Amino acid sequence: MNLEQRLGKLTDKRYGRSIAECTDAQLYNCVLQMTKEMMADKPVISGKKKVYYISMEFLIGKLLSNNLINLGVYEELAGILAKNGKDLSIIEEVEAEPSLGNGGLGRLAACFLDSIATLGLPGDGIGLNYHYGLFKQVFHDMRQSAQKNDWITGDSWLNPTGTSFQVCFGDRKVTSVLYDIDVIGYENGCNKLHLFDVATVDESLVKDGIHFDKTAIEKNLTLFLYPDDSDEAGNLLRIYQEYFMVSNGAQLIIKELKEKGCDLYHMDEYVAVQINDTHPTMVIPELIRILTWEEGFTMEDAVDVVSRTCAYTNHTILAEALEKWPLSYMEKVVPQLVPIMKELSARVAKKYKNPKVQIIDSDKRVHMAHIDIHYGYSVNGVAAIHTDILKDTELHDFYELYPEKFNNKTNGITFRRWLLSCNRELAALLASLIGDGYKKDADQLEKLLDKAGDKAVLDALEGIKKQKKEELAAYIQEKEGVRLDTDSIFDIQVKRLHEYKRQQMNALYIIHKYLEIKGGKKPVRPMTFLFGAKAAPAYVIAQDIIHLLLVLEKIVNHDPDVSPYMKVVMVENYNVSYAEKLIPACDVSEQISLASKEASGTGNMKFMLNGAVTLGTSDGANVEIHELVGDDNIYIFGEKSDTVIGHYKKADYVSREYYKKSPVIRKAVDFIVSKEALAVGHKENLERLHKELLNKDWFMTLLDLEDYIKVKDQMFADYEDRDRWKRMMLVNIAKAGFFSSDRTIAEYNRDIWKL
Ligand code: 26V
Repeated sequence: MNLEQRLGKLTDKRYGRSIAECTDAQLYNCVLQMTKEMMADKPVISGKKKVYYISMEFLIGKLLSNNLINLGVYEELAGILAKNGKDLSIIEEVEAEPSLGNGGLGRLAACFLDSIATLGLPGDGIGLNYHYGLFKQVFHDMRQSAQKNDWITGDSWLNPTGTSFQVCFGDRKVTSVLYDIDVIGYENGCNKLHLFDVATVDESLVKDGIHFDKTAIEKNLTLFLYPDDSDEAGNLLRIYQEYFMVSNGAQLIIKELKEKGCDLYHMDEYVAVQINDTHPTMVIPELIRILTWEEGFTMEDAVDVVSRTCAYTNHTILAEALEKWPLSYMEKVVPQLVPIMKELSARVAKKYKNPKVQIIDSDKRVHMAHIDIHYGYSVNGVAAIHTDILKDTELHDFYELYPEKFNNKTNGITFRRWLLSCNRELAALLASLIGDGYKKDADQLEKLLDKAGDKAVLDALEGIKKQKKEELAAYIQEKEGVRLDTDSIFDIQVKRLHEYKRQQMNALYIIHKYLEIKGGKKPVRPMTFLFGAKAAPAYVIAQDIIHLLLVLEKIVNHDPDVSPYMKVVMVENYNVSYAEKLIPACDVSEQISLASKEASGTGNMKFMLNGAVTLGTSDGANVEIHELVGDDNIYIFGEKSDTVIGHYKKADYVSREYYKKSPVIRKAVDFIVSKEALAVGHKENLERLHKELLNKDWFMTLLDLEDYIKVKDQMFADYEDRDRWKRMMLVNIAKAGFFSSDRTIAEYNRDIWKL
């Protein structure tokens, strides 16, 4: 049966209709079912050893288009649908996007699953099935409000498995149910993403936005990702979630080992457990608990084999993001792990006197990363500079104890989603120029460098960029009600809202330009500033920054003197699907974090691959992008990480000094509380943000503002040298091969997993 007959049979059986007679929603359901069946027919990837990538977040995005691409049937199906008067890209829109992640960390996990399967390596994900994911962002009165994201519709990618475990907490016992999502490699077999849920979850607990009773654990455990951590109940719920995930994960791993007939004393020959940030750290004591309590291991043997099985990835040096749980919380939620954690801590204390490497500190707080480092066999950072900072500064005392454990794995992105799927036109152009080989071997993109002098190629790149800008403009007109000029420069900053990422610095640039235009200095070419970002609901200053961006949007876009030259749009509910539309349309990729603070960034790689030029600091993977493309194809500004780290050490950064010194900075900062801004926005938000910038500015916005303005102005001027700009686009695409997650995963496998 060919594809058309297969689909036609399904539409007939389900709806009594032909393909042409179905609605888009009906067709989506049938295509979903057919794709799931085709994936089920693919071989399960197998081998002696398997990696379990355990993570509280898997930001997988919509799956239909990617699965069709990986099955190799996208074009054929699109053709069949077109023949029947249907459009696959419209049918794809029917799919709800799961929001099982916050940002980079969760998206990385999703890219990794794609690459693990693509390389034909046995490797499954283990995570949680949050019914409402991370919140859905809605703007009311120029402020963010949070709604539940109801993504689990009748038909979905989740497959019930019938697998179920008991998980014991200090004060209750719950039953889990396991759903699997098939993960298909590009022209390869399948692995699985295992998502655990509680059997007793109760969606009706959620009232009014994202509010629910945080103590009803049996009912609430898998409702949301990252419940509010501003109070104790939220933190406790987070620990319930973490233990629920690792206990299920550990039980699944042991079950699969036993089914394979493995000797648990040699577990490390069959399994690698990759711990994605500290959130799944309790898998270490949990595995030790199972082996000692249920499998008759001595403590010695259990600690030994688990330490050879588990490996840890660090994704941030921000102190506030490093988990340190009060021992009393552990006693309440997981009392069975407490004696094990105390034993692990005692062993460390006996061997090492340095207070900085202890597991349980003098305030009786459990440092989760310290468990991972002492009792895991590998510790990796996610970009070269990040790993260096871990070794030299943040984890230096551990590096001295275990130099052999430390290694770098620079992040990557899957080119299937971030090129083949989101920019089909560019993928096709590249294939016509250098052949299809780059789709499996990303380094082949370098062949494009031979075309750097070919005018027709450069014009074709420009043509695709223009087309993607037009598509985005149409979408933004529909969603946000703002009309964009596609001849303007599209300057984009999309990522979680955080002060260290410095969306506020970009806002100050916009204010500066606004004031220039009001003063009669018109830019040569109009500029479009696009933002997308969700902020943690309890993060007050982040909410204020969102407010400022929405205020600027209103002021700028409605000012007849300014709006012909400049538009600002903060898109609502930025997510993976929105990223897939924004990134291909971007000219200028904003990667402006305070040097040392952004561990890697992965958006920077997605933009580069799609022909945007980076405006960035020497931070995270920007440093490696810079090395690859060279000084002529990137715009770097701001203080270097050593200088920044020095300021923190000496506590000598005083933002007010920068404000006093520079009239440009002063005018931009004071605009936040100007008559014009206050006429549009809320006094409370704007005054608080203004005060924060002047009196604290912990992430040093004003330190780099002048250099940022200078380099950004130069960049915009250079945009007018169209031939040069198009060559920069080409070089960025050609050099992006290094950032394929296939390369990253091959390195994880070579150095850590050894599958
Ligand atoms: C977590 C939290 C939680 C509480 C308050 C503030 C805060 C700030 C940051 C974080 C980040 C947690 C870890 C994380 O998401 N790291 C990101 O990992 C990406 C994948 O490796 C990497 O590209 C990003 O640079 C890094 O920020």
